[in-house]
Order: sequence, then C-alpha cells, then structure tokens
Amino acid sequence: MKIVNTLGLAVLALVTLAAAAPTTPRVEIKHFAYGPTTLTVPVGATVTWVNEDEEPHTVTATGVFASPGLDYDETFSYQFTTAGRYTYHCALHPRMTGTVVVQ
Ligand SMILES: [Cu+2]
Repeated sequence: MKIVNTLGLAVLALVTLAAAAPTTPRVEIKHFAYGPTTLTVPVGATVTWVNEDEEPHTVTATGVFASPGLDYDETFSYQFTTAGRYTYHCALHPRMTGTVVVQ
C-alpha cells in the first residue's frame, strides 16, 4: 500500500511539473545554422531565437515576421497563434533556413 502511495505521488509530481512547464521553445543560431532546424510547437507558443554567433543574423519569415539584425547574444521572439508550417531564413545569409511547425 505504501509503495502504491509513493508511486501515486511521483506520478502526481510529474503531471504537476509538466503542467507548470512554460512553453518557451528556443532556437539557437550557431555556426550559421538554426538549431533545431525544424521545431514543433503548440498553437500559442512563443518561440525565442538567440544568436550565438559573432556574425549578425536575422530571423525572417517573409510576410509573417522579420527580426532586425541580431548581434551576439541578442534575441528575437514571436508568438505563433495560427497552426501551420512556417519557413524562415536569415536575410543576411539566405542559405540559412529553418522551419517552425505549429500544431
Ligand atoms: Cu545570418
């Protein structure tokens, strides 16, 4: 009985943790690449990009959002309120591309 109770508490703690975890997904820009390249988030999530390169980069989804040039350690955030597949790139280095899947 004691074991069952302990297990129940552990499960409860896990569920509480999951519910409390804020939805703040993060994309790191490093070595001229977005990581993860494809990020899947729920509708309503705010994604934050952080530039960890010494080179400036942008986060540009034409017609949806466009960050200014981000210097080292600068961030850009965008809240996705509509489901869909969003591809973006760096305006300064167009070969850098990434995708956010919102579902
Ligand atoms: Cu760039």
